[in-house]
Amino acid sequence: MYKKEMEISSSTAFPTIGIVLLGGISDQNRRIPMHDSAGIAYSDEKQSVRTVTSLYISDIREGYFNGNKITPNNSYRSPFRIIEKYESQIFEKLGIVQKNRFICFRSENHGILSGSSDSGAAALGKCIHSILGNDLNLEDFENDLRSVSESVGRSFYGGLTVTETDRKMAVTRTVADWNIFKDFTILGCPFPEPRKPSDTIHENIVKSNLYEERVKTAKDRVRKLESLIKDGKLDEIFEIAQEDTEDYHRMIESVGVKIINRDMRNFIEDIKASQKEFWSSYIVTGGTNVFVVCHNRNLEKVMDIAVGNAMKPLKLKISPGAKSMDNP
Ligand code: ADP
Ligand code: 3S4
Repeated sequence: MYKKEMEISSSTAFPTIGIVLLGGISDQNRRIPMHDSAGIAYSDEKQSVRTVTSLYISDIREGYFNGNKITPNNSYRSPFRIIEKYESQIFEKLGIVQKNRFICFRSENHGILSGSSDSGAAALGKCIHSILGNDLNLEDFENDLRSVSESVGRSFYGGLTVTETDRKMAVTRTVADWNIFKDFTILGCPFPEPRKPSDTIHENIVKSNLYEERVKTAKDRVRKLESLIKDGKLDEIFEIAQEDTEDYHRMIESVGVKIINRDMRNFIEDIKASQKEFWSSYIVTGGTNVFVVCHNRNLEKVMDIAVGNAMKPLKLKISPGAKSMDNP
């Protein structure tokens, strides 16, 4: 039976941070990564930092994003494109006559520092997956969701994931479950300056003469991560992440994209000085945030450095993949 504005699925997904950072995509529509990368899904302890998305049926095509109505259009990164592709299949699966009815969406981001496009794409994907299940080829589906976010797989699958690409298609798999990282906390430190869109990075990084070298380094680092997991060397994963952050930002700065501002740099220098006393690692992705990974036992020490730099940090944990609220 069809009821007006009937909700058909609801999902939650967590934002992500790169471990081997991604820079460079095939084009703005398909957003296929130009090189291998790795990342983690994150949230706070209560998993309240997240995207929540629901799909419902209505007699007009509409969508709401953080409470604001968005118009259906075919512009790039539009959730409507994905919904339209799977709409008939969904109606058929639900046994509802499609005529003059549309699948609409409502999506809310909660407390996300960066990586919202990943959780946005993954939550939408999980809504569709919870209805279509095994009718979907997950590799093809990930590549459809990629039109909203190039690193959607990180959020869809959760934990520590790697994404491998042949520049025609990219496939993500979890290489370490989220709960093996329980001894680590990530202190997310946001800085007030607004972020640049990730496309600014993607468009410019490929102009570097050293880009093809970067492609090789990223692939080697992704391979290394997998062997570190096998050997249980979890600290070293985040040491690679810091090394990768440093290479990445050096490279994007060389092509005119500066993310790490003076205040962020001062804070990073304080963190690096403290690394002589106790273990930590830092990561900066495309947003104006510094993520400091530490052992739980040293959290207060990192917190003191952050508060000393006038930060209002958020305690974060590595998180699982996207979850359906209908059939968890
Ligand atoms: P971020 O690091 O937050 O992913 P980006 O610049 O890569 O930053 O992506 C921002 C874009 O992600 C937004 O302009 C929007 O197109 C998309 N996005 C963010 N949240 C959602 C959501 N909940 N559902 C769908 N798309 C989203
Ligand atoms: C620039 O798709 P962000 C980057 O690997 C894009 O996390 C990822 O980060 C780098 O814009 C990365 O999502 O913060």
